[in-house]
Amino acid sequence: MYGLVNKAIEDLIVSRFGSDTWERVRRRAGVDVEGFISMDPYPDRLTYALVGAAAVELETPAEQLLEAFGEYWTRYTAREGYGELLDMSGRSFEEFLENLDDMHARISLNMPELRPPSFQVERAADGRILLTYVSERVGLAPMIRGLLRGLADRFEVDVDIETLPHDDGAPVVFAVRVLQRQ
Ligand code: 1MF
Repeated sequence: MYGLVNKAIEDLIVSRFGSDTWERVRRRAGVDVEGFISMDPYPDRLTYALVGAAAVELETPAEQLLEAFGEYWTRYTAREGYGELLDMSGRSFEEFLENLDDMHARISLNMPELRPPSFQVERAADGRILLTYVSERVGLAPMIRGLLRGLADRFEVDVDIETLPHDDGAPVVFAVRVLQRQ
């Protein structure tokens, strides 16, 4: 994944737990890269190793860390110069979800090694948004839950997210109830 992702993980860990913890995570993960370059692609195994090492160091399940990281991502990218990209990608929570594939396509024009996931949006009879997530990467569904929370925060709505049952490797569907804040 692009270095921006690893930088965001580093930034989250440093800001919450300090740079000593980050150094221990990095060493445990066997990552000898000192400073990630946002625009350089890195092997996925490096990102997975960082999350795995952080799970051990922080004694927290990897799923929980992925969710926290997903939540952090929107704020981080907004701050790191992608605010305009986010602004252009929708004026509401639902519109943003509908535009995710277009947004990734736009990034891909400049970042040819991007391997973006794909999202499909439907509306359930009970009014919830059904978001289907298709990715060539495995195990990142918890991060998408966090991303949805981060996005909800950006659009100042509350969300209730249910991850529907699925087989390993099959597309994951999230049922999202959006509640306007009072
Ligand atoms: O392949 C990749 O390197 C990659 C990197 C990030 C693919 C996707 C993404 C973004 N995605 C991360 C989870 C991927 C899970 C998976 O592969 O199954 C999050 C997508 C997302 C979902 C819900 C809500 C918001 C989301 O993201 C918003 C977003 C997405 C991408 C970027 C910024 C915000 C982005 C911006 C610049 C990038 C890469 C991604 O790369 C650059 C470009 C220019 C200069 C420096 C880095």
